[in-house]
Amino acid sequence: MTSDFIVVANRLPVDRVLNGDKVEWNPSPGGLVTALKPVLHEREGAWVGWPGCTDEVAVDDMPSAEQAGVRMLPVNLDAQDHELFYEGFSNATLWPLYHDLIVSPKFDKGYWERYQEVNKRFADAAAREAAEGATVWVQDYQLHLVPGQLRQQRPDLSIGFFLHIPFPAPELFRQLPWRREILEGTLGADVVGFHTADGAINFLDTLQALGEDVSYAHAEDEHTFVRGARLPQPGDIVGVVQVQDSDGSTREVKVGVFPISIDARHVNQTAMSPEVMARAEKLRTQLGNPKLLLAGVDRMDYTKGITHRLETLETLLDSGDLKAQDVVMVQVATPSRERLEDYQRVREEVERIVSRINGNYGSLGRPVVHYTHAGLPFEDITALYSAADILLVTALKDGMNLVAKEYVACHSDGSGALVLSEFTGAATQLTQAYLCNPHDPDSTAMAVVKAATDDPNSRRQRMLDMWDHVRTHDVNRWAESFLRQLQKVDNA
Ligand code: ADQ
Repeated sequence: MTSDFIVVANRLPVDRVLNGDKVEWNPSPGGLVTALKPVLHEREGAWVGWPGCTDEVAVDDMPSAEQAGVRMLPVNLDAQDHELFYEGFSNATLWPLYHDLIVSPKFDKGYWERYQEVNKRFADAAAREAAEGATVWVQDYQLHLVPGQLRQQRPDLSIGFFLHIPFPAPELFRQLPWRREILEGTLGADVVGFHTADGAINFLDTLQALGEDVSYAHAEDEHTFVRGARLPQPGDIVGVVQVQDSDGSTREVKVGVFPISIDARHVNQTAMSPEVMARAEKLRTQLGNPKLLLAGVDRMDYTKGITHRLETLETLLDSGDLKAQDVVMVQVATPSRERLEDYQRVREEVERIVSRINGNYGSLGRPVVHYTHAGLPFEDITALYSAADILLVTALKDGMNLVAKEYVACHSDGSGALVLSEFTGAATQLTQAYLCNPHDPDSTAMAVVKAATDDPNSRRQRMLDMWDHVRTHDVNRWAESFLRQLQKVDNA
């Protein structure tokens, strides 16, 4: 069996759960799989990815296409692959490098060697599965080499690559000892997509700095997008790179802006369901019906600025701008990459600040910050979004930040307020948020105070404008705009 459309991503869209001795697979319906379901369905699509465990999993062990809604092809990783490829090169080298060195990236040859090997495994799986002339869409920083490895074996394919995290400035990226290989691997694609114009231009500028043949789409004013003369629209091509393949033929690679989004209608409908509305009301009651309910929802990651946000709350309590009896904050942080030291450190720091705030400002039975280090069911997350007066997104750097968009989709009635870091991709689209610079405690504090005290009509209008944007720029539009560009290559 072969497929006309293949998604290659680090993870398959399922979670493995043990029910006694029995292995079960639960679908984990993220935005990506929701958006791609129609295309996967229509084109007999398949999904190549890691099943999330270090035991060997065979194709027949996976749920069937009928059960899961997509045909799933597992790529197995053993414990060492997980340590060197996933925790190592992906999350201890590329992740910190691409997030502007918030922590230092580790440059380790052992990591790099395993990254190449594992990428090849993904590429081989896709090459085996792809029908003649199929479209293959490779996702994210764990798989930079797959487009190149795939093209070598299968020049007949249309290949797309999308980066879900920021692409750093050229002088940062150029620190990477294996920068050429990463770029060459990526340029195996026909279309390379980023969330923001900054990411796309950083990528093009890096290639130009390393001597590649780059032409910018707006040659007369190549930084039109960056200067904010207009917002990038989904599907905008920012530049084109001429590459020469190993057989001597030349090829154009299009580099564009494709800001990802959420399944806005689904999130909105979930929030508006009577069960979730009741849950939101109950949550506020359980929290003591505070005058002001603040919330933060993140993976526990040093890029998300959780400590910065808690320190802002503390400053506002210290200054008396917020009164402890009026305010409650809920911080939900999903465990993430827990074996890495930098992740352990940020967790300890978050927990230290939470207890300091509660020690100084809480009373027995009435903490100011309610914190949990856990992933919650989506209904609980939406109930929290709905209940919260202000959501704080204070990421130091974030490719997009879907949490911000999910919050907006839960406030289609114009209630609530969003404090949003200007260093998120979301800030290029949700320009009506109360924007802040999380590196500047005064800026974040001012944004929170402004969100809390703003004229209610103006606050409402901001939220309605943002909902209008999220509603009309959902994840389907994102996927369609990317695939349309790939299609154009097909037809060229
Ligand atoms: P992430 O860094 O994981 O994604 P984000 O875009 O905010 O960040 O998505 C997080 C998702 O996890 C959201 O759907 C949210 O609802 C969910 N989530 C967060 N905390 C949770 C909790 N405690 N319990 C349950 N669910 C929780 C990466 C990039 C982003 C980019 C996305 C998509 O880092 O910049 O927006 O990919 O491209």
